[in-house]
Amino acid sequence: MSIHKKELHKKLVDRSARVVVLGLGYVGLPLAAVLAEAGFKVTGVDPDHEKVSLLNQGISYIDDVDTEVIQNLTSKGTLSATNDFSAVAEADAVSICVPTPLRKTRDPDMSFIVDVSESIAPYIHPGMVVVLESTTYPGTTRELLLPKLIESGNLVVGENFFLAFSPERVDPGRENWTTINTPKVVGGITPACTEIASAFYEGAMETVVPVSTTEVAEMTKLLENTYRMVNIGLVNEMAIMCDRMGINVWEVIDAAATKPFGFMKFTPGPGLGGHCIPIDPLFLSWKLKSLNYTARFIELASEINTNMPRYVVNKVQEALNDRQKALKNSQILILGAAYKPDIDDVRESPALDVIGLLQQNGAEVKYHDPFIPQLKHENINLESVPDLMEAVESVDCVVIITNHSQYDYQRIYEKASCIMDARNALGDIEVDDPKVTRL
Ligand code: SAJ
Repeated sequence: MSIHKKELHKKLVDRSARVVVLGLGYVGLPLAAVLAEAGFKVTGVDPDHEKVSLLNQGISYIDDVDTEVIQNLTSKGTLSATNDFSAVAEADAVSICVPTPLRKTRDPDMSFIVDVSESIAPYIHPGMVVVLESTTYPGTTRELLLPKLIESGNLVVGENFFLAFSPERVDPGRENWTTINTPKVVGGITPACTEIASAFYEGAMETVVPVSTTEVAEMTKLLENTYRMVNIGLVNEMAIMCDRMGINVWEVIDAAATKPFGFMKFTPGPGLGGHCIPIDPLFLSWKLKSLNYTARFIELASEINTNMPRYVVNKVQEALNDRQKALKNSQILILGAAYKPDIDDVRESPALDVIGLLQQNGAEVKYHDPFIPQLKHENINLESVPDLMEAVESVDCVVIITNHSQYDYQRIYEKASCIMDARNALGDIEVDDPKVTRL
C-alpha cells in the first residue's frame, strides 16, 4: 500500500481527514451535515453567496436539514462554508454535488462538472480522494473528470490520488430514508480508489456498497431512475388502453397490487415531473446514441410520459364537449401545481404543460396549490386562487393534477360541476357520476 494511501486511509478511519463538499444544494448540504456530524471537519464550497452566508450563520435553507443541526455544527467549528475553491488545497477528501441538468435540446449539460473540475484542479494534491455524486452518464468520471483533475502531472490515480463515483440517492421530503441510512453505492477508477472512497463514506453512512468501477456506480443510479420512468410510462399506457376498453385502470392496478410478489405498484398521472426521473434516463439514451444504439424503452416511455399532459387536455375537452361547451373561453381550475403531492417543487411539473396547452386552446386557466403561491414559467404568470371553494364552484371544469393530501375531495366533488381527475384523488369517493372523468 503506498504511503499516501496508507496515511489517507488512516485519516478517513479516525476522521481526522479534512473534508470539502462542493455544491451545497439538496444533495450537498445534507451530505456536509452528515459528514460533520460523523466527526469530520467539513468545509462547504458554493458560489452562491447567500447559501454560504446563511450556513455560516448556522441557518439551514434545505427542509431536510434542521437549522438546529447546522447551528450546532457551525458553533462547534466542524462545519463552515466559503465561496473559495482554494479550500480544496487543504482537503483530504472532496465530494462533488453539483447539478447535471439537461439542455433545452435534451442533451446533458456537463458545464457544472467541467467548471468545478477546472476550479479545483490547481488544488488537487497527492494523498486525497475525490468522489463525484452528481447523476451523469457512464464514463463521465473516467473520461471527463479524471483528466482535468490530474493535469498538474504529479498525480497517479490509485497510487497517490483516488477518484470514485457515488450516486446521490436523496429524495427531498422523505423522512424514512435519509443520507445516513440509505445504502451508499461507491465505485472507483481503480480498486484502491473504491477502497479509499468506501472508507471515507463508511465513517458517516450506515451501509456502503462497493462496486468494481465508476461506470458500474454511474449506471446503477441510471437503472434506478430509468426503472421508475419506464414503469410509469407502462401504467400511463395501461390507462390509455383501459380507457379505450371502458375499464377502470385504477381498479385494475389496485387488484394487481394484491399480488404479494413480482409486482410493484405505479400509478398513471398527467405526466412525469421532478428533477430526477424525467431527466436521468435521458443521460443514458444520449450516451448510447453516441455508441450507435437506441435505448428504445427509454425513448418510448419518454414519448408516452411526455404526451400525458396533452392526453389530459383532450379528456378535459371531451368533458366540456359533453356539456355543450367549447374549451375556448372556458374557465378551468387546476388543482395542484407541484410535481408530486405535498411538496413545493414545480420543476418539470406536468401542471405547467397542462396549463400551457389549455391556454393555447383559449381556455382561461386558474390554479390552486397550497404549497405554491405563485407560478411563473415561460408564458405562465399566475397566482394561486385565494378562495379555493369559490373557484371550484365557479369554473366550468376542475382538473386534479396533483393530489395534495390536504384537499377535501368530498367537498370538491360536491361543489364542482365538472371534474377531470388525473390522479384518482376521488378514488375512495364512490363516484360513477358522469360529471367526473378519470384518467
Ligand atoms: N409518478 C407517477 N406515477 C408513479 C410514481 C410517480 O406518475 O407511480 C410521477 C410523480 O407524480 C412525479 C414523477 O413521476 O411527477 C416522479 O415521481 P417520483 O416518485 O419518482 O419522485 P421523485 O422525482 O422525487 O424521485 C425521487 C428519486 N430519488 C432520487 O433520484 C434520489 C427516485 O429515485 C425515488 O425513487 C423517488 O424520489 C421516490 O421513491 O420518492
